[in-house]
Amino acid sequence: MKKSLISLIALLTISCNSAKKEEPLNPGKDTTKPNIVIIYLDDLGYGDLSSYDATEINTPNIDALADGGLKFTNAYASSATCTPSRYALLTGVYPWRNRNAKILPGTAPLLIDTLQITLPKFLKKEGYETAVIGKWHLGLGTGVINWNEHISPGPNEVGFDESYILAATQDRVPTVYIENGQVANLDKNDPLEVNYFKNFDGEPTALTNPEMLTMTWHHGHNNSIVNGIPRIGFMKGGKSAIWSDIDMADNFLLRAQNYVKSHKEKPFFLYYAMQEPHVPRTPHPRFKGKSGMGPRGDAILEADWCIGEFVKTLKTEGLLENTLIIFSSDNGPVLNDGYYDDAVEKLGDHDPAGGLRGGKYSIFEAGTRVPFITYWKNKIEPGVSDAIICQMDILASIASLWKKEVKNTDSKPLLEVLLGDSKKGRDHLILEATGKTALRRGDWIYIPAYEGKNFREEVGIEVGNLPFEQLYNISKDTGQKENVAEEYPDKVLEMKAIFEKLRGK
Ligand code: NG6
Ligand code: CA
Repeated sequence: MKKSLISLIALLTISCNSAKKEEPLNPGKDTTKPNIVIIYLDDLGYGDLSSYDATEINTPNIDALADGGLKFTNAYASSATCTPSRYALLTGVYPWRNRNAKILPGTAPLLIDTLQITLPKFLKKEGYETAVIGKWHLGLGTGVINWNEHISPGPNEVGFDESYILAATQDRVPTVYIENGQVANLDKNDPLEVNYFKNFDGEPTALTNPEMLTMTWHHGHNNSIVNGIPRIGFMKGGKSAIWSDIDMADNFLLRAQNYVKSHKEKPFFLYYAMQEPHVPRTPHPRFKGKSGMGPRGDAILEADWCIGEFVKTLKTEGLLENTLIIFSSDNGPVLNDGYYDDAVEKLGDHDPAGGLRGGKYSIFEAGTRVPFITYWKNKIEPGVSDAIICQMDILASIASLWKKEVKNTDSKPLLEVLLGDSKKGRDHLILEATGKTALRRGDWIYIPAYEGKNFREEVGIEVGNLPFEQLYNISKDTGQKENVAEEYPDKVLEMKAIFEKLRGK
């Protein structure tokens, strides 16, 4: 399907009109302004979906997006951890340019500058309504948060008209939802307090009251206990606002569905940031045992089900043909990320990394190469794309829907790649993992020599720190088993020079 952007827009209008007979589009919707939905999973690996060749787990609803859309095999999260990836997704800026873009505690200030261009801000200017539902993890406020008052700045100050979020991660306090800057269901007579350094007098922790635990911690995660689960950080009060872990997925889904149903008149951008399969894995009991892999597998099945229900809603509301869905994950997979939950023990033959080396936290491929699917019914021709693309590129690509440019970002306009009209993706990409960077260029990956540990025992992952330079030809060696730096010294020099130039060294 080769065509220019203008003819694409024309075709959209024609194909939308011809589709009217089957599923009516909403009258008044501008078909050159499709709704945009980003469905973002947390710690889902390249090999965690049956559409990405997993044989031990079945994800029919996500597979339906892959089968009916474009499945990318060389798409990257901007980082091997959450906060930096999300920062780049929304701002189009490499996370390593911002030294604060690292895993944030629940009390961290807002990471995005309120003057910075963001995807939702850009879309608002184009007449979109915007919302984030799910995991935020980009900081809130300016330093000291009073959780009992309006919390600002946050998502609503960087472009989202509406926000319903969890502040950081499911394993970090505060374990409450925040709706448009206000802790939801908070009783003013039971104020909520949060501290990441010191416990509140007399409050139980995993260390003082292990008998209260329904889930056991493995490393970290031994502070406040909420719903029997030990968390990172200390929290007191706010009892009426505490979320139910097992209902989290249903709660976000319902919110996402209601958002779609109530925003049919104007184009919308929905950032649906699901919490699965990040720890603590708490799928609703109806998914218990369904994967045979313990809570991690069950949580993936839960996420898959939610996505199926969400897409159904788009369909029944007559919006599916005018909605671009982008599906991806914020970083690669991890099994034991701090709790004993059978993820390792019940893994069986499943390979969450899909043959890639490393995992979450890793500069090796499994850290950042993630499932990435674009779906737009009747617009994107089903297929597979091997083009190199990064989540950071979504901003400039969307902007080019209207031939607009975004300045001062690292985002590349690759709309035609996203839509399957071109296979020419990025020439190069800087990969990032916990502050370490590497270069992918064409089929080559160059990782500089790094100090520090390569194998992180507690999570069982090789993060890629080795005291010598590494060079891999990824087309021949997907699993990065053979470091060919010594064999190709000229290539090393070439890659190193490009890497250093791009990194501004
Ligand atoms: C780590 C946590 C891990 C997870 C991660 C953030 C410990 C020992 N480990 O520090 O459990 O929460 O942060 O994950 O505390 S992310 O996907 O949000 O980046
Ligand atoms: Ca993550």
